[in-house]
Amino acid sequence: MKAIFNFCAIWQFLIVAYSLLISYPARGLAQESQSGSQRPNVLFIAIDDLNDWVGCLSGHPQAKTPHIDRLAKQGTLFTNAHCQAPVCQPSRACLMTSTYPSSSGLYFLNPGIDASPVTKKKINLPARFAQEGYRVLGAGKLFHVQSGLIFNQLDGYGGGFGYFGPQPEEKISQPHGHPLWDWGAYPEKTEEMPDAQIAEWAVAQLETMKSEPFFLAVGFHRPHVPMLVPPHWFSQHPIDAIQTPHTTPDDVQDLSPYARDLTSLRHVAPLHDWIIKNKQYKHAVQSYLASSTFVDSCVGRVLAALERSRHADNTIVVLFSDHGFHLGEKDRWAKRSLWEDGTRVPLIFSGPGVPEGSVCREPAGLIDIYPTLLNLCGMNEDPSHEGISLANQIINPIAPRPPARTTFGPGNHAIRSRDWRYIRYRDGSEELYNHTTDPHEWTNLAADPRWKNIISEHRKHLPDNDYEILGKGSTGHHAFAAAAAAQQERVATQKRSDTTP
Ligand SMILES: [Ca+2]
Ligand SMILES: [Ca+2]
Repeated sequence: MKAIFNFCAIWQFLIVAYSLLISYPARGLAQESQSGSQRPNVLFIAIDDLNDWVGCLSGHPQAKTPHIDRLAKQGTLFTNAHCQAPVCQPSRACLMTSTYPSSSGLYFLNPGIDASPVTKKKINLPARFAQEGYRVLGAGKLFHVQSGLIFNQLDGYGGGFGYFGPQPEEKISQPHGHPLWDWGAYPEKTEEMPDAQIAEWAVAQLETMKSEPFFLAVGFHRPHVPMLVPPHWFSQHPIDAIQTPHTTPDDVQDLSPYARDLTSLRHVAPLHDWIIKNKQYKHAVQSYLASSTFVDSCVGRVLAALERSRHADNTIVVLFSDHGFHLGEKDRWAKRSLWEDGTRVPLIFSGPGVPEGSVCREPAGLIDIYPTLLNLCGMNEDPSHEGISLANQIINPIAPRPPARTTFGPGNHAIRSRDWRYIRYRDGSEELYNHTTDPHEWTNLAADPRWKNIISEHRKHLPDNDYEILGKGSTGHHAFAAAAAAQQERVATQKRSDTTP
């Protein structure tokens, strides 16, 4: 009898000890809102190339994104969130493995996570949820091109539904250039858009999902180019009223030649001069705003389905975009920059344990999403992760955080703290912007001796090593090589003039 009593006591002690162990450090978050051992579901929403032109981030006064704004009000909005690579594939590779580009060698559009000796050893985000007993489903653009392969190894991939979508036989707005670079009202109906079909697929999953917990990943393609959406979405942004972004003349004059080369040589986006000369500025901005309002409506359909479903109270929602986008700022278009326009993204968490209407202004990175989800779902941390969970900031939004780092090729890094952006390029040139007085990053303060200490503080967050570049042949690879060649030429010219008597 005594032996049985002792056995029961020990067993009870083990259960209590185990429950304390698994609830740390997420106590106060998801654990307390869960009933029994039921872990929360995850709805993971990725948006492609959406910068801060979102109502709740105030990046453009005419951004119309009511559904994303409502999600922000229902949860915690990170207003100072940044990608770790300003290109689709490496940003997602970093997010899905919580590994910096400088650690993996995944800097540009190729290769994928299996090609890096570092990331191929890691358990990627959806695979981890599958290991933990989750049903893992996805559709659309998640890992970039390998989404189908990776999700089909788990519970399944719903499909790409046409990826970047239908394009007219002849381009509408930019007759030359990269095939994807076009903008305008096309096709006729919203149902023809792959993103609308991806949203419908997600709605169907939420309506029929029987097994829990689940990890449902939805990757939308707009506002990525082509910025083509049906006329309905253009009618919400009348062309005559369109405001183009705030810019200042000669903004690039205080940048190093290397910085200018890296962000302009061999890029595939239209040149800003061409846009202006061909009177396309308002139309292109309108197309981006219309594409964003359209994708917001797709997000809204999925969120409405979640709210109608029986999973409404036990699902963590995370919504993010993979990087920012320039629309003429610093005389350039598209991504692939280390400036605020290239790195700032929406990042929102909501669901059980996440306070409503909370706003965190501390720096955050997409690299932090994976460890945050592990915390919110009561799972053990992965010591191989380089991101830091945002769980503390979800409880206390003013809890300080280290800066966010963004990288565009080895040696080129931006360090974004709460109030500053510091950039160091591989040629040694630097930039410093004070976000309390200069939100558009117009005035490079790096040469001003008053900010010496600020610069040395930020330098401490540069990586110690930069992994060699993996892959080849993408725009990022070309731009990086072209900037390096131009730099070599400048050094050689300087040497020749130094040795000329
Ligand atoms: Ca992207
Ligand atoms: Ca400037």
